[in-house]
Amino acid sequence: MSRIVVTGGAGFIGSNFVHHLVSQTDCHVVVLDKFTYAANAASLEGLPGARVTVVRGDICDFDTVEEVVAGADAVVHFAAESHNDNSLDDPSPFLQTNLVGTYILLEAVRRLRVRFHHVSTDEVYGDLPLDTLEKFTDSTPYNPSSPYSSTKAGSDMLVRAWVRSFGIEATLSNCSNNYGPFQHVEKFIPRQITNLIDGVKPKLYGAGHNVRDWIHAEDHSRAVLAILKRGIIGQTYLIGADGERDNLHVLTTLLEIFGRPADWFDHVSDRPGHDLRYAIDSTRLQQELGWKPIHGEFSEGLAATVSWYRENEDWWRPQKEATEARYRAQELNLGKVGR
Ligand code: NAD
Ligand code: TDX
Repeated sequence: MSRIVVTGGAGFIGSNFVHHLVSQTDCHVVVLDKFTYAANAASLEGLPGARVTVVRGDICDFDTVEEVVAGADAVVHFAAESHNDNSLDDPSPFLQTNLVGTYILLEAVRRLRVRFHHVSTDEVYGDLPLDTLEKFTDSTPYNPSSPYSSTKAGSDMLVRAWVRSFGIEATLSNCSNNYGPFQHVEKFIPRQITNLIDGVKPKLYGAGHNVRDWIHAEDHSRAVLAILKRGIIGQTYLIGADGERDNLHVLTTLLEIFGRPADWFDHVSDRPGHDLRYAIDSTRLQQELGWKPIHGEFSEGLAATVSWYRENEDWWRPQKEATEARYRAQELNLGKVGR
């Protein structure tokens, strides 16, 4: 593959993937990104101009998509509205980008006969009880809880329908919670790291018993590239690194890194419909494609992520105040309907 389009390549995981493609392949990368509030041009700084082209455009725009996809060997589709809390406040951009945008891309790859990889989330499966060892597999029924996860579930269904009915060459992946560099400060880990850097108490939803299955964004990128190269068309691969931790544990690890007492945080209103636990069984990916995570110990990855945010304040500082202002406004909107 010599030309790969990466939608959402200026966002968190998309930009990590672009860095990975540039270092691990010799392909030319075309980033197609709308540059919403979630994008950061600085995440792509330092990449060789001869290897990376950045197109500012909307995946919902037919002509732009057609133009960018023509001549590509593959499209890797990361672009999405990605934050659950925002989807509870205003679902509309989630329906537009995650459903309509995916549809426009599918029609383009169908017409132009281009290989497609769809990046999705474990949240399509809903949640698991706290007190079991059960994990999500690719046969777990879909049962999404939030506007975000339901639109991701819908986009997965669109991809499967286009494979079956129109014969497009597509693969899918559903990954667990990512952490690492370039993650927007609205998300749990960067929000608390940057609060702690600012001497502000972290914010924990509810009692903090909700469990997320953490994976480093580089391991996600490695998995997506393996699927793109060797994945079976029509197949879904679950990506996870056995990184289950409850939110309270993650928070107390961060507090320890910052030398703060273990109870130095605020309990804030819980997220409506808050999923209890996610856990991924990635056996298929490991056995069929030989993938294994390289970021083993979560506490080490977390400490490295703290160092990255400490060393890259210029990257996150411009977004911090607006993000906290949005949280304050959402807190006031909780329970209000319609716009
Ligand atoms: P992000 O919010 O950091 O980045 C999304 C990117 O998509 C941004 O650069 C944004 O500008 C772009 N975008 C949004 N709407 C667009 C549009 N209409 N046209 C073109 N570009 C648009 O998201 P992320 O956390 O990097 O997630 C990337 C993908 O991975 C998403 O599809 C998400 O569902 C999936 N995913 C995320 C996680 C996670 O933990 N963050 C886990 C599993 C799967
Ligand atoms: O301030 C906070 N306090 C808190 O306790 C925030 C922002 C979050 N939380 C909790 C909610 C979740 O249980 O932390 C956990 C993680 O929250 P998020 O970072 O918002 O992630 P989550 O809702 O789990 O979804 C993420 O993983 C799956 C990504 O945002 C999705 O795009 C991905 O699909």
